[in-house]
Amino acid sequence: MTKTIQTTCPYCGVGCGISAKVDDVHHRLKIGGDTSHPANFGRLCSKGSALGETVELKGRLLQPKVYGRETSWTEALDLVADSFIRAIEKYGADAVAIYGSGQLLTEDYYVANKLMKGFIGSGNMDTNSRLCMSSSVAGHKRAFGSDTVPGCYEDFEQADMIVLIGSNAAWCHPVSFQRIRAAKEANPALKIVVIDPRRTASCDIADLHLPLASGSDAALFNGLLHFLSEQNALDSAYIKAHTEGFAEALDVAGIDSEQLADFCGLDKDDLQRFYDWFAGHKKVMSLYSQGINQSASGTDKVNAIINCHLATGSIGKPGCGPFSLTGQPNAMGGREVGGLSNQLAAHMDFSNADDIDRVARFWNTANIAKQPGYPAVELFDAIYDGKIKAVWIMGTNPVVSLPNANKVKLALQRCEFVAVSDCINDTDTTALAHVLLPAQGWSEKDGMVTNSERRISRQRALFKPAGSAKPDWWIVTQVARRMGFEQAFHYQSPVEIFREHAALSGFENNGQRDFDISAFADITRHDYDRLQPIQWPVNQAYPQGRSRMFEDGRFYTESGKARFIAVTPRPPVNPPDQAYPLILNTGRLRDQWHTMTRTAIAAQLNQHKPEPFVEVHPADAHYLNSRPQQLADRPHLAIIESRWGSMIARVQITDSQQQGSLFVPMHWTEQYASRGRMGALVNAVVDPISKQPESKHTPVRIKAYQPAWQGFILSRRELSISDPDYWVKMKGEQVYRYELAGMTLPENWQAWAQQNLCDSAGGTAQWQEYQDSARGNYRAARIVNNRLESVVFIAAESALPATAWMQDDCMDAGGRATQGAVAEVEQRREQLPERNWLLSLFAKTELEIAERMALLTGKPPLGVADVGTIVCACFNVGELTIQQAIREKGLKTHQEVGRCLKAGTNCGSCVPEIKALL
Ligand SMILES: Nc1nc2c(c(=O)[nH]1)N[C@H]1C(S)=C(S)[C@@H](COP(=O)(O)OP(=O)(O)OC[C@H]3O[C@@H](n4cnc5c(=O)[nH]c(N)nc54)[C@H](O)[C@@H]3O)O[C@H]1N2
Ligand SMILES: Nc1nc2c(c(=O)[nH]1)N[C@H]1C(S)=C(S)[C@@H](COP(=O)(O)OP(=O)(O)OC[C@H]3O[C@@H](n4cnc5c(=O)[nH]c(N)nc54)[C@H](O)[C@@H]3O)O[C@H]1N2
Ligand code: SF4
Ligand SMILES: [Mo]
Repeated sequence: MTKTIQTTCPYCGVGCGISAKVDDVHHRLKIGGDTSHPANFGRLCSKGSALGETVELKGRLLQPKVYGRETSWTEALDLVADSFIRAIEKYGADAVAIYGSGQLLTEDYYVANKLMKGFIGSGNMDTNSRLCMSSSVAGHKRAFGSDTVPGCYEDFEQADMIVLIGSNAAWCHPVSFQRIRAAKEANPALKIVVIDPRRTASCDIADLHLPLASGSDAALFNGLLHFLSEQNALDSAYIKAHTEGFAEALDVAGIDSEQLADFCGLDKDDLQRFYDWFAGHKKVMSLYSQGINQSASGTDKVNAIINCHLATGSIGKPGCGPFSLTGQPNAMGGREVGGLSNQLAAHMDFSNADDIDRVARFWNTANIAKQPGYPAVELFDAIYDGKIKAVWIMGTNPVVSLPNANKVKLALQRCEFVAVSDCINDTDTTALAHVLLPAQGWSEKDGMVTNSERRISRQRALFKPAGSAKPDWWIVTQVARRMGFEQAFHYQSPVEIFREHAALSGFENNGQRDFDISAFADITRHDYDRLQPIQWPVNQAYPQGRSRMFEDGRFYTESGKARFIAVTPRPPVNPPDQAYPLILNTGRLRDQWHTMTRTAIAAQLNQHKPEPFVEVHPADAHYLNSRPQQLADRPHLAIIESRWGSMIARVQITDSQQQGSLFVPMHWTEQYASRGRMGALVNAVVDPISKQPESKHTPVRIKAYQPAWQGFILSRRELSISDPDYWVKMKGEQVYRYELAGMTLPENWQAWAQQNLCDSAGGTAQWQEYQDSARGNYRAARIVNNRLESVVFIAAESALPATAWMQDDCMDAGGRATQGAVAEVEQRREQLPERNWLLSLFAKTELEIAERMALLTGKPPLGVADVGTIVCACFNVGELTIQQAIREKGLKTHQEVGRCLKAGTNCGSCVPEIKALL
């Protein structure tokens, strides 16, 4: 029995609609794009398409836990409520905190915020949106008097120029990116500019890429404002009628153009071309994301961009405007309910006494918080310092995602009481909880989310709840009732919460606040369940929603005029220095979502990038005692260190990176890698206005990691491998892959392999083995009933002990290994085979003779093709297959590759990689 349910994707802020065919009996889903949803019209990216693979129950948190022991909801909820009450009685309301997430549904978020700010009476409810959108929020509020995204996705087709600033939309907002690509294909005159220190996959459709110096965006847009004025490209009538503060902003924007190009690290002609294009096109959109927000001058960067749109009047009209691409599926919903610690509710905040009074009357509470609480970084500092005694974390993984994450870990270890609500059992944060509260996951929950273009969509439950898991709103209200707030938290279902939220948005609003969905204040359950996607505001004036804001040139400031902000560019807080000469940039990969708790369950999504890596410019290869070619031929491991922490990652040499800076993905955690948690390195400096951390700029150094051996294990069973110094775990199709390295050689590889690979019922297994004890190399395969169970490949790095590197004759005066020493080690190293062919053998129920014979070479028998690293995750097409087809069939375009192999024809995210192969 299957039924089809319309819902939304739980990943990025594009907010795609999904049509899910649900097979309850086998707990299976068939995922398709919802063709009627205006965010995607049926398209999905690789992550959305793979959702069906993520709903398995293995690894889920299914029962409440107290101090590691499974227990009843009653005991767990009592303990949370009691711990909060005790902390408040003893130390006051500000001794407790909630740290939430843009991945909670609007109803969940609303009650958590109401509990903390309305009834506990502290401002200490903050959210991971602090790490994500808070600079945009602050920038919007300064310019517009409200946190409003002016435009909508339809503008993509109407624009004649689109600028992507600090956004790798090709990987992070793939469906929007594909829409922009299609717009450009339909209208080749559409200009695309990418402003990003790295050459990213988004540059694939760009007419111009400006690889600016990290953090120099505000200067670049100040320069643009100045240029627009010089060229008489301003819309003076608009400036006069609808804005204020222009003269002051222009006054500080001027800087000599030579100097400017130099400061931004850009070619002067490229910069000039961008300025000319901006001045020469009427309908310009500026799409920006974390390269702008995650900066100690993020708010200023946002305003420097908005200034240029106000100056040209390119806002509130079709095809133009500044457009903040939101990250999380409900980052917008979180801002609506007031989830940031400086916000109160429904776009009201603590800066206004009338707002506080209004919300208090609406909530009917005498105990409302009067002041903002701690923003995320300070909040965890306060936990570390013992000022906060009890914290409740919901739907976020701060031990990975906050800067200076080792301090965050220590803070939680020290904290008297830590509760965590999550749907996954083992995360770096759940590991530190005293109480674990099992939340229903995406496929079980019901409620609302709002996407980047202010569009509210319904997320619908597909399955019955797993185990004892409960919706987040239920968990929060149960604790609230136990704390004595029964009256205010009496809800029986999410629709009741949504109605209240809608009513509050319209309460004494009178057109004063942009966020008004009062048309839903009395929504029936029937209509709530059937709600079709709609853009707020939804009120008397706009009963069908509103796609574009500020069309009338009226803003939500006191004067009704938009504000120019005079921006004085500031460099990133911590510059590189002699000890830490490189800049660490961090960000996202195409197929993983944040801390991988859900995407790493889907084998498909792990193939694109199976291991934590660091991108290094060829000219920086010398830090690794290597020549670029050596590293390209054979990727080494490197240790990256900052003043705050360190990590190990596989080196990838690429000139898409600038000299002097490194890039690492943000995704790996202690669940999937021994030393891949990048948050430990990141400096915890924040923007003074938005309090958003500067996650894209930390001074670091890098050096070669010199293990005694490296190797890998592929195994049908999940293993726990005894103590290698470096390990990375990855789930594949019917196989777990472990990349390994160690500082000491075990006495006996054979014994080591037996110990790690055998299960208790290992009696009938056959072994193939190869050992070169003189060199310390070892290979083995374990076969049961002619089916491959596991393989292990170990290569000793050299016959020299690792410490040989420390000996004088191997080092030059600068402490680096001499070329001679490098060459010697290189020569002694044994090459490990590529993993693809071996991985493919796990899909087989029986091995063929030729395969058994070839096993320990790790290479396919003669005449069998290796597919190479998977490029197209949707259709499982490998790099070598594509290369071969290009060669043999003479394919010239990615469309031809698509017709031949299907690669790149579903979500399109791999098109840049296919083009690179062409
Ligand atoms: N696949 C995938 N998609 C996602 C997510 C995910 O985890 N995985 N997460 C979602 C979330 S929550 C978010 S917030 C978005 C983030 O989406 P994006 O912001 O597009 O993603 P990032 O990779 O964090 O950073 C974007 C770019 O900023 C650049 N950058 C670094 N420093 C600077 C600078 O000083 N100036 C400029 N102009 N650029 C700079 C980086 O090189 C990087 O390419 O993605 C969403 N979508
Ligand atoms: N250095 C660096 N740091 C960064 C960034 C960066 O670019 N660089 N990006 C920042 C940004 S923009 C963001 S948004 C953050 C993201 O960082 P996090 O929010 O820490 O990452 P997630 O993995 O999304 O964590 C979500 C958690 O919620 C759980 N979960 C999923 N659904 C539910 C649910 O319905 N209920 C509950 N209770 N739990 C659920 C998941 O299992 C997971 O443990 O990282 C930030 N940190
Ligand atoms: S673009 Fe991909 S991750 Fe984002 S909402 Fe759509 S399907 Fe989900
Ligand atoms: Mo984000």
